[in-house]
Amino acid sequence: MSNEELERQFQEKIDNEIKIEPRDWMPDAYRNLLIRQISQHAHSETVGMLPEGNWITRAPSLRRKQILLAKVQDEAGHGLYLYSACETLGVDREDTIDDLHSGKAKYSSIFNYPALTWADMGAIGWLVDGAAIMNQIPLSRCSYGPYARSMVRICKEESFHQRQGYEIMTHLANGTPEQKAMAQDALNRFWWPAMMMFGPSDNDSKHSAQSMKWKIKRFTNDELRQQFVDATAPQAELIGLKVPDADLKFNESTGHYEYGEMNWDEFWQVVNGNGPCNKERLDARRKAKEDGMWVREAAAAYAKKQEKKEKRA
Ligand code: FAQ
Repeated sequence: MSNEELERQFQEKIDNEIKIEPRDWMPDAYRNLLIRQISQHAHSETVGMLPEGNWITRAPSLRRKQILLAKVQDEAGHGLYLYSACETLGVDREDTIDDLHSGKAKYSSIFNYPALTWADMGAIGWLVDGAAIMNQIPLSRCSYGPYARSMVRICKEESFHQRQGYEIMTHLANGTPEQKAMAQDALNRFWWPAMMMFGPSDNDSKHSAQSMKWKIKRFTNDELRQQFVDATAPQAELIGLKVPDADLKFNESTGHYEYGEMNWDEFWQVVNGNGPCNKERLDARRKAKEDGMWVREAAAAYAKKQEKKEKRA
């Protein structure tokens, strides 16, 4: 069968909402686009453990500590599902991780901002997980089966994360004036970086058109960003916090919020390695790999020994 015919059949399957599975024929560009996105998504989950992991020992109560610990562990699990989904496309997990450590692969810009106060744990859960869900629910209908299926459980867990974050913010916003000010400060610092998680504006999004045609993406970056603002702005209002955007206003005729100009220069600086914590985050991931090397070597040596034993038996 000619390549054109294979491509025609492939697109027909996608148009008919039939999932593409690992052993199915797929164009190289489809495979590469998925490897890029899924591996970057996996890196985001694991790098994303760092800002919150930093607060586990400083959580203000045992209950908060348990919740935060469980949340950070969930993110590690998400990374594992995603690295596994990525491997079904024929790449080696170690190679994709090496690409992260060498600075070749990207991860979400949001995790290059510091978590300075306890309120940041609330803002991250509410806004960062909130933005992640907005983006990931449509991904659970992505045309590639393993990626779509991995999203189902991830979205359930992210939904719990979002609620625990909003609960922290609600408590602080209803607390002492100092606590309310701390919540407002966290919202001030995390609002725009959370908005940037959806990626560049549609005009500058180089992958969107192809990704939408292949039904990897179901909505554009700007469409999802708008959904996020529409869902989140009333939540801020409900707990008496103010979104740091002087241009934010509800437009009665469109039924949507209008919002101010994004700082795209800041976005590209952070994406290209020059954010406040880029170096710190990558150093921490590299160190984690080195520190855990002896465990992996010991596990591999043990597995080899067991294999020999079984062969002898
Ligand atoms: N940060 O053409 P587009 C989470 C890059 S998970 C860094 O629009 P695309 C859970 C993009 O890679 C958060 N780079 O790209 C959690 C591309 O560069 P490349 C992660 C960004 O792929 C919560 C270039 O710009 N979620 O938070 C960003 O069509 C709490 C051009 O952009 C996912 O990864 C950015 N924000 O759309 C964990 C979801 N935006 O690769 C712990 C899956 C864009 O050509 C704690 N990914 N770039 O060199 C996606 O949905 C898409 O990849 C987008 C970007 C929407 C992120």
